[in-house]
Amino acid sequence: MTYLAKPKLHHPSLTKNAVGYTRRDYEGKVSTLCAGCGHDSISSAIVQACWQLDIAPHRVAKLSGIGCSSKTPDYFLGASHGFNTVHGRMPSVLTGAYLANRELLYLGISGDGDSASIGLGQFAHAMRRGVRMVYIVENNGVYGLTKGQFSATADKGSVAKKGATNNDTAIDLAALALQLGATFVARSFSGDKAQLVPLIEAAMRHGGAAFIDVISPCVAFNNHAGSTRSYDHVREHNEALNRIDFMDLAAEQTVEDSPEIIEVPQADGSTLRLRKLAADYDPTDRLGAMSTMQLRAAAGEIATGLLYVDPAAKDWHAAQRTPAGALNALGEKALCPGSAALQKINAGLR
Ligand SMILES: Cc1ncc(C[n+]2csc(CCOP(=O)(O)OP(=O)(O)O)c2C)c(N)n1
Ligand code: SF4
Ligand SMILES: [Mg+2]
Repeated sequence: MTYLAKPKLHHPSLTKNAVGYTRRDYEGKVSTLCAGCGHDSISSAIVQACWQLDIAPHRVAKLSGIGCSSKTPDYFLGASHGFNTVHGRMPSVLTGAYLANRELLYLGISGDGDSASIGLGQFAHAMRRGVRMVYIVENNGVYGLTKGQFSATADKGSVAKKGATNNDTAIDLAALALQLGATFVARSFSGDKAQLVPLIEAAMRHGGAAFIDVISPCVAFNNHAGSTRSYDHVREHNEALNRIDFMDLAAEQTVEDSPEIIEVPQADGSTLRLRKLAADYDPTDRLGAMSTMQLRAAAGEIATGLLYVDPAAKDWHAAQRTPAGALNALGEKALCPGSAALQKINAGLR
């Protein structure tokens, strides 16, 4: 399959979005992953979200580390900027790119091995700095690319394909992102596109560090009885707390007045409209989110949906008070204010 190229021509009658692109314009190369791998469903959800949000492909920069998950940016957004970095180093490379040009939409794709083992420090600092990005971990509980060793997100007591039991405590990346200050934290399942696509869309419109932990089964090494990342296990234990709908303030829509609907205003002027599935869950309460996640995990459930969102989120550039626009486009005049300005600064330091 790997030698099969996708035809470049589209049928002229394919539907175009508001910026003139068809859904096919958001696709990438033919996937070389195993048939049935959860990661391919996530790629397809990203394609759908970008097309529906009318994001021009050249306005996106997709970065990844190393792993089957980190290979996936080759399979979507073929016309976007891309950088396949070193194992676990996606966040620092992305941070540098975002510093230089804040005008692109940054999409960081990683795996549980890439982010929870070798890249744990990098993940932590990207979250705490509020780098404006959509950080997706395609979480299968194993190192898929290197043939299925337990990763640091594998649940204690889960059983490997060859029978070994994992005795180490699992790292919950969503809980960690919450603790580290991420302003948008969600969890989803690659097998639930109806939940995943709106979550990706909401994350793309968020004004700060957005993290989505997507449980994404590895059919080759972690889809058997005894695994807590298999399709069957996740379907049985998935407890969705809410479902997202977008409501743009500009578009006049009648809002259902119901205690089951919660509306969260976003920095870009849109409003997140959430349908509550757990009656008492408030996704704007960071501490409440932390305790719900712990309680659900202790009961063997996987809490999914939008776990936390900060309506007043700010990004790293706002915190650093950098000038508007891309820093890499600043001209000589802005970068070199002249000797008089330098003398004034020096005088102020004497
Ligand atoms: C510095 C370095 N150490 C180790 C490896 C070997 N290696 C490649 S991928 C990988 C783990 C990938 O696991 P994960 O991020 O969960 O991705 P998956 O394949 O499961 O999607 C490892 C350890 C490497 N490529 N580079
Ligand atoms: S080894 Fe696992 S993670 Fe890698 S492509 Fe196959 S199913 Fe997907
Ligand atoms: Mg993995």
